[in-house]
Amino acid sequence: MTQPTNQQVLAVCGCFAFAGGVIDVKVCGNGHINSTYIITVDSGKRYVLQILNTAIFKDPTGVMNNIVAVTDHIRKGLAAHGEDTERGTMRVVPTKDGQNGCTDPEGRFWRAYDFVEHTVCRLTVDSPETFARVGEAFGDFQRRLADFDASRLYESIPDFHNTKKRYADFLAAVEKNAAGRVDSVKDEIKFITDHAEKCSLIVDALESGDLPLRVTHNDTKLSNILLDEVTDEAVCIIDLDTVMPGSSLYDFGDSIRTGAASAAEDEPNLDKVHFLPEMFKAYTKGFIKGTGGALTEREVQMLPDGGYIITLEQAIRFLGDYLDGDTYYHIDYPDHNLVRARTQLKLVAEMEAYMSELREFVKALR
Ligand code: GN1
Ligand code: MG
Repeated sequence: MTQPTNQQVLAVCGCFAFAGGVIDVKVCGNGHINSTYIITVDSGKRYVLQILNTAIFKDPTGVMNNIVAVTDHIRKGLAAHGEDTERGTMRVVPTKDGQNGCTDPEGRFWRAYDFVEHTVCRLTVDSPETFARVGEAFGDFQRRLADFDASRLYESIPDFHNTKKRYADFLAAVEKNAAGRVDSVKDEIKFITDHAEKCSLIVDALESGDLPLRVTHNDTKLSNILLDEVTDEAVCIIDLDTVMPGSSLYDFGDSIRTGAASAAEDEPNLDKVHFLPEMFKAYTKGFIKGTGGALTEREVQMLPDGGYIITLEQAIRFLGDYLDGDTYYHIDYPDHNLVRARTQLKLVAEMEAYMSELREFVKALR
């Protein structure tokens, strides 16, 4: 996808029902998939404007219908309990002709949200208290959607957290060796193939009914929650592109992967990368509280597996993309995906060492 010129961004702004004329456009460089801009209009109000990556999200209208349905549902719940409907969930800005987004002459799909003011998004958290609040917020997200009819949701990326399938795709990438990199990452590949049997744990439990299917966010990394810039309270969950039916363990796991880690997912110095059991424990307590007691005994019992498997899955995805020649994730330098894969593998290895302690911990919570 070619990046738009400033003029093209401004032209697209003209399609949206913004409350005033655009006075400033800033590039915001956090996501790995979509391209994001912060728009300021003359009243001072700000918006998030994004190009949705349609190579990955094939049906942008389906994605946007999911987001509108889910955020409307959450907003109604917030209103019913006198909570903050302005900042508590995202608001999609319609186009001037009432659509949820628009396609520019180059074929790029754009959508816009209100900017949630006075919030920050973090790549790492430093206190267990803050992380517990993040856990509570993601648990709460699931609780609020517990009465949402999952069959209304379009499956924006089929098999998104099907770890078994991710592993099969990874083996195919090794076999194909598209970028000629296989020989240089033999150790990493071996680590993953040695852990192959772990990949089916959640998928099989969902299939057999051992784990319930829920409406899940599916991308609950730390940076997908906005925290109040002063109080550090969790304010708003963002990036709902992958809201789909799934397992609570996916949501739990992705937060652990990113938040119970001592460094960002692309920290090149592995000596700085550690799994933090105290953060795991803090998050777990918050998450269980946030779900309002809705988790089954089996789900609680498998929470440590959730953190472990989603981290392993992420390693598989990053290394697979590295082997494919970096066709999926945005990268900033040639080995970026390899650096990311290595941090994830280090975390997996450390989680393994803590596994019995984590199991004891969740057992004692019931
Ligand atoms: C992608 O675009 P971003 O950064 O929100 C990816 C997630 C990964 C994450 C790794 C649709 O999310 O699944 O966990 O990168 N999203 C998609 O940082 O593949
Ligand atoms: Mg995302």
